[in-house]
Amino acid sequence: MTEYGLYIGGKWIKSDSGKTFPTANPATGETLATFQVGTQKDVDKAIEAAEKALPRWKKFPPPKRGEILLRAAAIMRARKDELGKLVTQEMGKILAEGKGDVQEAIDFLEYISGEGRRMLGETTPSELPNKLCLTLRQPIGVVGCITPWNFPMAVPCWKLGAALITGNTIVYKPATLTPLCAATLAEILEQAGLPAGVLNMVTGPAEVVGDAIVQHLSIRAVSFTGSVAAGKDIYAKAARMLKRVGLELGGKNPQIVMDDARMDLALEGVLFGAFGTAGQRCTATSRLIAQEKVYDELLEKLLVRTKGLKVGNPLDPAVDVGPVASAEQENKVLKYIQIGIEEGAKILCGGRKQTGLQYDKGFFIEPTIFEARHGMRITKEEIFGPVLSVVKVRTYEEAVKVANDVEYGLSSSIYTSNVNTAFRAMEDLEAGVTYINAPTIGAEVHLPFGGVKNTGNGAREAGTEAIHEFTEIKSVFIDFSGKLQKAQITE
Ligand code: UN1
Repeated sequence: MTEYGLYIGGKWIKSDSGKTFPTANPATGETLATFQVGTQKDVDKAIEAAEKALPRWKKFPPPKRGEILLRAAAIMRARKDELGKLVTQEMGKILAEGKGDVQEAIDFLEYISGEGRRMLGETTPSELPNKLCLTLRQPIGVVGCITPWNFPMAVPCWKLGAALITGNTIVYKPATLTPLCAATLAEILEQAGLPAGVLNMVTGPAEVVGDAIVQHLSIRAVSFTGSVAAGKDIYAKAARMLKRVGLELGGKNPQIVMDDARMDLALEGVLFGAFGTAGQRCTATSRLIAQEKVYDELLEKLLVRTKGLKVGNPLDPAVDVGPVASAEQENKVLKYIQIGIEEGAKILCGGRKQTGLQYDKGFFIEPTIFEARHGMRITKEEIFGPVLSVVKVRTYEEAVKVANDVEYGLSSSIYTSNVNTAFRAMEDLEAGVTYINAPTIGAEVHLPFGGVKNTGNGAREAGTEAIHEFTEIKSVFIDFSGKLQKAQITE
């Protein structure tokens, strides 16, 4: 069994705690490796290493930083099958999606490496003669990146890639469920040529390691993806030190199907959106909002297809839905199923933990569909598992009202053949991401990603916004008149 250290200052070292924790395969229970239980002292060490590496990394030309990221992407591409398998083994998504996670990481590293040759500022004239004004994008300094377990390659690459290309050094705390993916990523970045101390990884409990990162004065920005409760806590603590914070905190994403939609497309869309990654995407479809004429037929077809989904070991190519990520997740999802039943929602399929030989060592839940009334807790709270609530509506207006009547606003989707309805929905749906005739999952990396309301704090990652999360803007005034010129003062 491999025991991994903390990655600090380019070295793999033991934690101050002297304790380790295992990372395990959620389908089989098999332990994959052990990791250090990091402490506040470890975080202090990691921050020191990041501070030490900062001056040189800041001066490292951004296109050269980009070359390192491109090399990392090339290594990942060459190892894609193996890394995809690792994602599947550690997190539980099916193999095709494990490779998709790696591909998304590659895509982003390639995309963001180009920013090394852009990172554009502005040049503008001055109100005074012989004077020029421009803006520079500068690194923030030492930043904290705290990542979730559901995309253990892609989301870390969004954060680390954007922080690195812009010249920051990093203290990185990966989710405790997926440290092996994180450590592998750190090794790849090191192999690609990232200098020691630029990226430092501390594993361990969020309440200790995450909190120490957020509370340390030297960390100037924090990028976090995870739960609303943790996000609010981070935001409040960071606010006291006026830190920059980027938050992405989940969703309750609707797929609306209008009477004029193409039934076959809408059906494929909701199946993929709701049960892909066993529903464990922030962008997962957790509500199907269908107009009344199409409702019965859509539901009937959906039930047939959902009952046909094969649940099992995600390494098996015949399997459609893998396990949920942990016992804790399993309990949460089963608790919500219970809540749905108690609220009077009708279970149309699934609803149970899968048992029997191939399931007993893992966390398998049957793909579950509830016929629900909007307003029930299962239609408003994030479940993060293979559970879909179906709600019937009469009109477009009602569909939008229901879709928007939740505290989240990450992804959203509408299926319609009416171009006017599509364009109206583009404006009306309260979400950071809207899909027309496509499922709620599968955002591409060159567009900004994030959401409204409780999904975040207005920050966006990936895409054209990625570099904003990790840079300060400086305005520069260059006076080449050879005399004192005064702006605004006329006499
Ligand atoms: C997440 O679940 O936090 O849009 C990220 C998607 C993926 C990323 C999801 N590209 O579903």
